[in-house]
Amino acid sequence: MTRQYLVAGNWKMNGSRAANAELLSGIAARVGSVDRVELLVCPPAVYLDSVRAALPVGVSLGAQNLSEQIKPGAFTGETHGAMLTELGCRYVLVGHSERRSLYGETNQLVADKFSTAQALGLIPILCIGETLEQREAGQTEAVLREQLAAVIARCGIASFGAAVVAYEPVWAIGTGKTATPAQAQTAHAFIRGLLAAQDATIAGSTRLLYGGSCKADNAAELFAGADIDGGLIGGAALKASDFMAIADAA
Ligand code: 3PY
Repeated sequence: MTRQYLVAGNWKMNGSRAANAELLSGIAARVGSVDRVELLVCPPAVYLDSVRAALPVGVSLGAQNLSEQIKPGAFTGETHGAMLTELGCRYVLVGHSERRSLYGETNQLVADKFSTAQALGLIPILCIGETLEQREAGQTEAVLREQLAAVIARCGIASFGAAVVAYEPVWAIGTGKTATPAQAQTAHAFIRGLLAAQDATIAGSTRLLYGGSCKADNAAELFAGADIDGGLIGGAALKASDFMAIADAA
């Protein structure tokens, strides 16, 4: 099964009109040379519209979060999924570890967001991963199983036919530490195995991304893993030359 690489930039709460324009023009200058890889940028919600207007051809747009509410209404501060599709989003991140740890998102809420995203025409990128404490306690597999199981229970295995999973070890996020290629491949193979236990065809087609201090100088060795289909890139996605070098490595 051939899976197209996906290199996604998670801009987090960074950017400004000027910085976004510079970043997008840097991506535009190089995008023509990246043909095997799907590129995606996920700016802060307030910039989605202006980023879409300047989006280089061939680059997809995604959001970093959405409300779990299926209907719009009195939910102050929330963003409805249909608003994201109206703004041109194709993807949305769900369950990023910063949402889980800083904003209290539970496995159940993440599963609800995943479900709502698909119901409203978005492709969810489900982020899962263990903390350092959990890894050191030998709980990595149990954590991944639990985080994935919540979504499978809520949405069914078939839902992964229109979803992406990002393995993001929490200890590698914003710390400068990166999983070794072997650690990353082991975790990805485990995740694919969990999907395959339910449906081998779906498991073979679901793209699994590595996230967590993925940079220009370690992307090629990470992406060489047989079950790694690209990356969810944090800080390195804020500099066009780094982001495009990562895309070149895929
Ligand atoms: C990181 O690499 O820091 C990320 O959190 C990507 O989402």
